[in-house]
Order: sequence, then structure tokens, then C-alpha cells
Amino acid sequence: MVLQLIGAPTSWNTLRARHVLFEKGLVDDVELVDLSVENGDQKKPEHVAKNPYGKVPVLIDGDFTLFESSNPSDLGLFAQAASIELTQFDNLAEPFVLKLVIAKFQGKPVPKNEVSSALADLAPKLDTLDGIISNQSYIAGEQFSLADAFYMPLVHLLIGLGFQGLIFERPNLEKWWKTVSQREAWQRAVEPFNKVYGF
Ligand SMILES: N[C@@H](CCC(=O)N[C@@H](CS)C(=O)NCC(=O)O)C(=O)O
Repeated sequence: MVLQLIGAPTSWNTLRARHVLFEKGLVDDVELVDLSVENGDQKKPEHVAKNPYGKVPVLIDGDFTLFESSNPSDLGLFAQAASIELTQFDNLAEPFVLKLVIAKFQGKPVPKNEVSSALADLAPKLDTLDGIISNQSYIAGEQFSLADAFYMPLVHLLIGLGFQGLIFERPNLEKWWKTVSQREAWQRAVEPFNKVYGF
């Protein structure tokens, strides 16, 4: 059965889902369907019928529809721990990245006070994460896991949009990023995304 991933070229949550599907070796089994979030395709009734929040991505496997990119069904308790960690980061990073992305495409800078407040909020969270991974190779231990994949799109955007210091000024995060961003599935997943963003 071919899976359908309904996403958008600019969407980091779509990137996350695509990366994980590629990590699972599901390259030829996935049909990628692009919506334009800029044109509001995700709010149209036919899409809202698939995701009541009117967002992308949506993964469709026959009769089964999944609309939360951080919630693959086979993770059990580990997923909860990883999601909590992710959610603490996402809560701060995603609104900031969204502002940066809008600013980039509209050609208007994000006001300095908003940048400094976001950086001040993110810094202690990243310090904690840097400490966590000082004794292990990956976010959840010695193995690459979905917990790593959850972080990667927003970390990639923060780096690409000029805030690489958030990662590279923290030695363990820098080491982690240099390792995970070399993964073949990531490189393959991120290539079209980089073209859209001009990275
Ligand atoms: N928690 C959801 C969030 C999905 C999400 O926020 N998607 C963004 C694109 S990255 C979107 O659809 N934005 C358009 C909108 O909110 O109308 C997930 O991880 O899948």
C-alpha cells in the first residue's frame, strides 16, 4: 500500500515526517502531495476533513490518517518522554522560527526586541539539552531515534536563518548536529526544503 504524505514545501513539520519515512526506508512507498499553505489550501474543507486543525502534514495509510508529525504510533512510553522534551523546545523555537520565516519571505526583519526575547527564552533550554547530551551520543541515548528527528527541522532552520550560535556555541549540541545532519535520510529529505529556502 502506498502511503500518502500531504505536506507543503516550506513546512518543517512536513520535513520531519518525510525524514522519518526515509529513515524507515520508505522512499518509493510514499506519494508526496504538496499543498500551498501560503494560499490557505490547508484550510479547505477537503483538507480539514483529513486534519481538523487545518495543518500539514497529514499521513494517510489506507483508512488510517495521522496528523501529528511527532506522534508515530509505535513509540510507546519513549514517545511520551521524547515528545515532552520536544514540546518544551518546540513551544519556544517554533513561534520564533515562524516569525523568521515570514520575515524572510516578506523581506521585513523581525523586531530586535522579539529576537532578543526569543533568544533569551531558548538559551537556558538549549543549555539543559547540551548538558543532557554531554554523556550520550544522541537525544535519547546511544542510538539515533525519533527524538533526534523531532528536533532536526527547527534546529536546521535556526541555523539556516542566522542563529547558528544557538547550536554551535554549545559543544555537545554542535557535535550532535554535525553527526545527525550527515545522515543519508536527512540529506535526502532536506534537499528540496533547502532549495525552497535558498540554504
Ligand atoms: N503539531 C503539528 C503542527 C503542524 C503545523 O503547525 N504545520 C504548519 C506547517 S509547518 C501548518 O500547517 N501551518 C499552516 C497553518 O497553521 O495554517 C505537527 O507536528 O504536525
